[in-house]
Amino acid sequence: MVSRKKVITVCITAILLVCFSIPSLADWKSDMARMIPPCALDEGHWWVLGSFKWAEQGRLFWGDRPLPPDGKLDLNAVYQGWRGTEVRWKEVPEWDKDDVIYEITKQADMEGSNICLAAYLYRRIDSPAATDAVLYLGFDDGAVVKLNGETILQRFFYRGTERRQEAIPIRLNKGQNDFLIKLVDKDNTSAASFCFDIRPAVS
Ligand SMILES: [Ca+2]
Repeated sequence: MVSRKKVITVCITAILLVCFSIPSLADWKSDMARMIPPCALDEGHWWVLGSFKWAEQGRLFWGDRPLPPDGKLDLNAVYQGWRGTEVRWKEVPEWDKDDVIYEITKQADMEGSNICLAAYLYRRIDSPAATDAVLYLGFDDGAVVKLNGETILQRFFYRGTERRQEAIPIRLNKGQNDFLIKLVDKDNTSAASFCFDIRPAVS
């Protein structure tokens, strides 16, 4: 007859084996890339540009309005920011890890403001094949999101960022794909942040 101690030992060993054989979340993308080659996305660094005066009163925050960078995407362009000084696109390698919430207040030069400000985020993502995917986004507070020049989301909330507040079906082109996010901070009480992730569309 098998002793109770032996049964418990076998159970604990089995549980440990299962736990340690589950791949971590960080491995998920590389595993998917091996199984489905179109999922092997080549993601560039994020770039940030800002910030620009959006509105002096919170009630004027809602809804999109054009700003100078809304024309042709030009990472070498120079604009006038809300402080009256020149602003340029800056590369931000520390935002590489996806599905993580990043504050943009410092990099987008929003500190010390008490008005609504807008900043831009850009990322180039290359796909080895045309493929359907899901873009998961979180943001604070308003955002206009463009993929390859087309608006795929326009939402204005007054909220803090959480992961996966939006799930947007997208189609990635083979080769270069340009993501542009206009992120608008309603006021200076809760800063501005975003969270971005792309996963394969599984039907
Ligand atoms: Ca905010």
